[in-house]
Amino acid sequence: MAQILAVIAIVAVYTVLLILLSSPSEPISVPLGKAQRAESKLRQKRSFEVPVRPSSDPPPMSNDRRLETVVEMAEHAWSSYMRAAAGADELRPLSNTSSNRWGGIGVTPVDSLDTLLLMNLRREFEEAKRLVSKIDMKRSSKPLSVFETIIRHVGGSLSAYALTNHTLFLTFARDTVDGLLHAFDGPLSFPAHSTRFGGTRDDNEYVGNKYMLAEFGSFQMELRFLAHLTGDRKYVALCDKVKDFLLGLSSRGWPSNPKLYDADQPIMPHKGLFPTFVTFEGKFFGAAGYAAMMDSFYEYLLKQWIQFGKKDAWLLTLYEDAVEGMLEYLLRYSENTNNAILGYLGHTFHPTMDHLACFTPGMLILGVMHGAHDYPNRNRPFSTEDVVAAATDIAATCYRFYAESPIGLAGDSAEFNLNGTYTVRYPKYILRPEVVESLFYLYRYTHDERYRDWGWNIAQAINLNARVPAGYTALDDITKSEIVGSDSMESFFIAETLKYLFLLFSDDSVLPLDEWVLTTEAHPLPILH
Ligand code: DMJ
Repeated sequence: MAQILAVIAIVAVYTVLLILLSSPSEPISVPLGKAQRAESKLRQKRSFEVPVRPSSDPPPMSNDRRLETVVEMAEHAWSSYMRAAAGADELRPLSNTSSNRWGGIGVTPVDSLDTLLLMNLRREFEEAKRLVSKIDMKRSSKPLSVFETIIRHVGGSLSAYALTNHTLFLTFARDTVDGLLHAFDGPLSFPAHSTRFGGTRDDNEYVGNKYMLAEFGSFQMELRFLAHLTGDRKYVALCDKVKDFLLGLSSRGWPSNPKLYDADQPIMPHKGLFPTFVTFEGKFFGAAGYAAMMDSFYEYLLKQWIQFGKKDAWLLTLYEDAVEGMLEYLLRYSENTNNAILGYLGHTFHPTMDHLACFTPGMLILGVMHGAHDYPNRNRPFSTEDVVAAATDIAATCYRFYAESPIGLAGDSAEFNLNGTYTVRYPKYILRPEVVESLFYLYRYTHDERYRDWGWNIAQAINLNARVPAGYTALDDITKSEIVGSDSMESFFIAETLKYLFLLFSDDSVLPLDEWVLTTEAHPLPILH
């Protein structure tokens, strides 16, 4: 009898909580100031009240079974690719055909190498290696995206080299970069958006005579590591162009001079946050935030600092500026429901959250694990605890996008109403990794099983809705229970989504985070102490 009463009491409390959390409230537009941050403990608690599973669910599966499931998912994805698309860029899993939309340069095998290695899928790894050995970049059928080629091809092959020591991979990485060197031969010496492999500067293409933050800020981990392995300083020199530009701006304090911003489209500076675009003349314009076209710029400030032994103080300063900017200008909490909203800044605050922005909890936690905010005399208006609270709260919101969708999978972008409710803006689910990426870092930091449960729920939803006989497919609309696939399996599904799920369920000795740092495409590179 006592047990029944206890169960009834728990259900009643849970129901009241749910009603309280979902009740409508006044719209707000309150910035996260110090006072709000002081309540972070409370918010942290509340953010955990996102339901993990309905009480009628069976007990959680053992962690080993979860790991086995994820490895089986990778086997299914890879064998499907091999059957219908071997050597092509990507698998089209519904039509059981292939796509060469990246120029026919074998993106999936290069991107998959280290995931297959980590999962100990030796036969599959040998298949991928054989395909990589046959790639002829010169035969690419169209201009290559410089950013994507570096994060997938160069990151993937350097990681495979770091894990195996096979020279094939180092040679492949070096040849790939050497065929793209002319992409840096333009205004500001930043990388072009796309170019022909092995071409000249005349082949360089830009989007509207400007550079994007993520594109010029996310090649340094790969190129600096390549320089370290080959001893060739020319790769570092390319990184130094961006470094000099950023240091030139901030040498006299945060760049507040309006002349640095495009007169037609000025978005005035917010400390720590750079507008999305830089003109050929070196002037900034556009929105600021952690979403598409900006995200990995900030990620690489932190990760380079870690990768190269925490010696580059300027990277840490800019990273801490960026965290300060996020906490001050981009993170809002809805009143009453206290849901974290990580938006972006145009001329005003936009409460729009992309799936892409959900990598930020992972980045913040990685910074905390590496002591990025623990330096004496750092004189910042936020503490390590504030950063952990922000990461925890943003992750809870990101997980909501999955938990509250009718099929358990998130859309690509959501628009908040500042009362904590949101509408899905782009309902596509393209097998993206960012949420499970953050769950992995949060689990490594807290060892709170909740994060594994959340990741497991996502893995199950992927298997239930996106798995087809010939692989895994992106979905058109996660707001409908009727599933419509869009016949695409991006290479980052194996490279990132499945890898992060695997790492989430692995113990800490698999890729220890004081020895390895994962690139923006989840390729582990060794930390150089
Ligand atoms: C990945 O290719 C990389 O993580 C990139 O930086 C942005 N996101 C995609 C996958 O969503």
